[in-house]
Amino acid sequence: QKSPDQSIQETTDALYNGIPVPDSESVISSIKYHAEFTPSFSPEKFELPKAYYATAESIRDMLITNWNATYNFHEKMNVKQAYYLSMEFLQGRALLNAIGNLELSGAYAEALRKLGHDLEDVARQEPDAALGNGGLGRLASCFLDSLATLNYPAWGYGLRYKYGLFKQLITKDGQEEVAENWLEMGNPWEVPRNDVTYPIKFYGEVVKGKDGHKTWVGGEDIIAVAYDVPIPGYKTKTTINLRLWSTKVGPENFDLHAFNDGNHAKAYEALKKAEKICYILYPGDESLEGKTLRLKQQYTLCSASLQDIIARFERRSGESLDWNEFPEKVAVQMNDTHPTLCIPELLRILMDFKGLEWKEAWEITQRTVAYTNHTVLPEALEKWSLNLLQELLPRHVEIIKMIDNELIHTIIAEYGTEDLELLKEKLKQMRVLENIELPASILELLVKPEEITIVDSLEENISKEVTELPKTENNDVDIRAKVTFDPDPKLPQMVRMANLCVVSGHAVNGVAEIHTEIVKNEVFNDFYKLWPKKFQNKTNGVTPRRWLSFCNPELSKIITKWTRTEDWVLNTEKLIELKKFADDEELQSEWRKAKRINKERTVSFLKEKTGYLVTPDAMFDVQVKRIHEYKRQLLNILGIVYRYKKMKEMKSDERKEKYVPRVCIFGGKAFATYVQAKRIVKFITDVGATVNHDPDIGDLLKVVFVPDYNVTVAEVLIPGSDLSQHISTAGMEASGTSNMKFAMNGCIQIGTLDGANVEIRQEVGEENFFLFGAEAHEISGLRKERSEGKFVPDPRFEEVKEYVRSGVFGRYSYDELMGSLEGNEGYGRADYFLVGKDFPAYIECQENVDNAYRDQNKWTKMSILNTAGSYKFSSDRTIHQYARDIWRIEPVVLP
Ligand code: 4GP
Repeated sequence: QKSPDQSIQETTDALYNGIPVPDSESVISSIKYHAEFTPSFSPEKFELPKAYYATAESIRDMLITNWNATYNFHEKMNVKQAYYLSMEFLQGRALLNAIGNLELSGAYAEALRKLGHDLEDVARQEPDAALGNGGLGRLASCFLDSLATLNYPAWGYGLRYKYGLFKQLITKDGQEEVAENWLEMGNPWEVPRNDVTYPIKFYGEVVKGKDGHKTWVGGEDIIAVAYDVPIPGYKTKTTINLRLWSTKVGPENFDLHAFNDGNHAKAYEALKKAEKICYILYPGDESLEGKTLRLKQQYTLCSASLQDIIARFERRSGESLDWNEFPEKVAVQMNDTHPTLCIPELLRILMDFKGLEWKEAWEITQRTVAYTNHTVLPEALEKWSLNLLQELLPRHVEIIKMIDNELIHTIIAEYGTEDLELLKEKLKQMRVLENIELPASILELLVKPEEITIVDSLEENISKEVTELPKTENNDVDIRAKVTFDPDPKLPQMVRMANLCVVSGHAVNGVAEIHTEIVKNEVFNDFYKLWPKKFQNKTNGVTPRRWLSFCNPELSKIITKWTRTEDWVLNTEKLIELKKFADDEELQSEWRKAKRINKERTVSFLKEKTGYLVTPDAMFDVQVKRIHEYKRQLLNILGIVYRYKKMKEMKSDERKEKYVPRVCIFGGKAFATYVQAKRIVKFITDVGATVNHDPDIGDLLKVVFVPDYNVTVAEVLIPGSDLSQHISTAGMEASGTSNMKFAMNGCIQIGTLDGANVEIRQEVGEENFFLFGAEAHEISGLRKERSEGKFVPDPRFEEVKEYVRSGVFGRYSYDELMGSLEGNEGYGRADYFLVGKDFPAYIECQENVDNAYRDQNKWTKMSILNTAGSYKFSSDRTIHQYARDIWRIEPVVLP
C-alpha cells in the first residue's frame, strides 16, 4: 500500500518526467488524502462539494510542482519575460480545464467514478471566477492559456476581487444584481503568498530635498499581498502564474487605543478602507467615492505589479544590474487604459528610488510598455480628473506633467510655430492634459512676454501681470497666455489616459483589422501621423482548448477522426483539412448528430435555468454578450417581435409553411447603472413571457433570456447553437471574441461588417456568413442624415414600434425605449446606433437564414466550413504575434 504522499509524489513525478497518464489508483489516493485533510467539510461524508475541493487540491499539487519547475527554470535562464497587466481576468471554472490541459481527464473520471462520483457533477460545484466583465477580461484569460501552452515566459497581474462580477437575477422587474461571493468556500486554485507584499501609498505630499530629490511622504499606507494562481499549459509542463493582489494594512494601522476606548469603528477604519479596494470589480463611479475607489484599484494593480517586476529584475540581474537592460528583460502590456498608471509608477521608481535621471528613465519606460486598445466608444476612453489624481497621487501628477511636456515638444517640432492656430488645435487634441494651461517654458517659446499672464498654478486666484518672464522650473509655475492658450474655467481639467499610453508605449495595437484602421485613421490619427510604426494590428483569438476541445467533446471527436490527428488542438490550421469533406454525407451526418447532442444539453440547461421547455428540432438562434446599445440586442428582439406579429396575422398552415421554428436565446449582463440596457433586458423577458405562452405559436417561436450569463453558461450554449448574432453598429465593436467561439463550434453567423466579423467572413467564405447592414464608412453620413431629419424609416420599422407601443408586451417604459429609436430629443440618442436604418436589411437577412436552414445538408456544410475557417482565431496565433512583434520574447521549453 502506497502512502498518500508517495502517490502524490509519483503522480507529480510522472508529470515531471513527461509520463502522460498517472493511473486512477494514484489519483484516488491523492483525492482521498485531500478529502481527509480538506477543512470545512464533514469528516465522514464524501459528498459533492467535498469531492470537488479534494479533487481540485489534488490537481493543484501537480500544478504547483510544474509551476515551481517553470519558475525556477525561468529564473535560471533569466530570459525576457512578458507581463500582462489587466484589471480583468474572466477565468471561469478551472477544474476541467486543468485536468484537460494535463491530459488527465480519463484518470480523474475513472478515479471519481470509483469513489462514487461523476467528474462532470463534481466540476459543477465550482463557482465561476468572474473577475471581469466581458470581452477584454475573457481575452486576458485566453491569452494566459496560450502563453502557458506555447511555453512563453509570461505572467498575468490582476486584482483579487472579493466579489466577482455581480450575479444577475431576472425578476418581473428585469435585471437585479446581487453580490457574487465566489470565495465563500475558499479557493483551491490560489496560493496565498504572505511572503510577497508591497507597500502602496495614497494621498500625502511630495517634498523636495536639498539635492533636488523628490520624496512622496505622508498620506495613507496600505499593503498589497500576492495570491498566485498557477495557469497550466496544454500538453506541456510549463505552468505560468497569474498573480492577483489583495489589500490589507499592517498591524500599526489598527488603532488599539480607539478599540479599547470602545470606538470600534475608528479602530477598524484603516483596515476597512484598505480591504474595500479589492471588494468589487468596477464600483459604480458616478460618485466621487466610487471614482476614488476605482483609481485606488488601478494604482494598487500598477504599483504592486511594478514593484514586483522590478524586484525580480534586480534579483535576476544580481551583480550585473544595469537599468538599460530592463527593457531587454521586461515587457509590460497594458490591457486597455486601466493599468496606465504603471507608466508614471515605473518612472517614479526609476527616478526616486533607483536614482535615474528623467531622460534615461523615460527612455526605459517607453521601451518597456505597450498598450492595447479595446474600444473606440468615446465614453470608454478613460479620463481622470486632475484634481482627484493630484490629491491621491501627487508625485505621479508631476511625472505625468513631465510626459505631457515631452509630448508638447514633439508636437511643436512636428507642426512648427508658424501657424499658431494649427499648433494650438493640435496641442488641444493631443496633449495628455486636457484643458490645462501650457507650462511656462513652452509659452516662452510661443508667445511674446507682454501677452502673458502668470498664474500660480495651485492658487488660481493670485494672478499678476508680468512683463518679464521669471526663471522658473517647468510646471512649478504656470504661465498663461492671455490670448491664445486660456483653458476654459468652466470645464474640468482632465488627464487623458489613452493619450498617455500612446505617447509612452512603444507599441499601440487594435484587436481586429478594421478596428486597427479606425484606431489609426480616426481615434488616434494625430498620433498615427507622428509615429506610424507604433501602430499595429493584433486580431484577437480564443483558446481552442476551452472553447472547442473541452466544451465540445462531441464535435472534437469528429474533428480528430476526420483530420486524422489530435494536433488541431495545438495547431488549428489542421482544421482547414475539414473543408475537403464538407460535402461528405458521412461527416455531415456525424456532424449533425453531435450538434443534436449539444442541443439536447442546452434544452435541459434552459429548462433548469428558466423553466422553459424548448424543442431541439427548432433552430437555436443565440445572442450572448454584454447588453449594450451598440451591440443592438434591440435590433434582434424587434426582429423577433416583427416575426411574431406576422405569424399572428397568418393562418396556422401558412405560418408553418413560412417560418422555420426558432428558439431565440439571449444572455448577458447590463451594467448596474446603465438604464437603457436594463430596459432592453426587461423588454426581452416581456416578449418571451407573451410569445412563449401563446398557443397559436407553440414551438414555432420561443424567446428565452438565460439569467446570469458567464463563462460556464457560454460553454453550454455555444456548442448547442445553430445561428449566432453579431449585429453591432458597424465600426463600434472592436473585435468580438464570442463570434470566434461560435464559428469554431460550427455555428453560422448573422452579422454586420464589424470587428472580427470581417475576418471571420473572409475565412469561412462569404456564402457561409449572413451579412447585412450599413458599413462602417457610411455610419457618420447616416447619423448626419438622421439628425437633419432626412431619414425615412421603412414602414416595417414603424409597424413594429407601433405594435410594441400598443401594449402587447405590457407597458413598461416602452415609450422611452421606442422613443430612443426615433429622433425624439426627450429620449436621448435619437437612434444613434441606427437600429431603424438596419432593420429592413436585418429582417430580410433573417428570411434568408430560414431558407438556408430548411436545406439541412447545405446548412451542415456551412457549419463545417465555419469550423474549418475558424483556424485563424486561435489565441495561440495572436500570442505568437504579440510575442514576436511587441514583446520580443521567445518560448522556453522546460527540460
Ligand atoms: C471588448 C470589445 O468590446 C470587444 O469587441 C473585444 O473583442 C474585446 O474587448 C477584446 O478585445 N472591450 C471590453 C471593454 O471588454 O471593457 O472595453
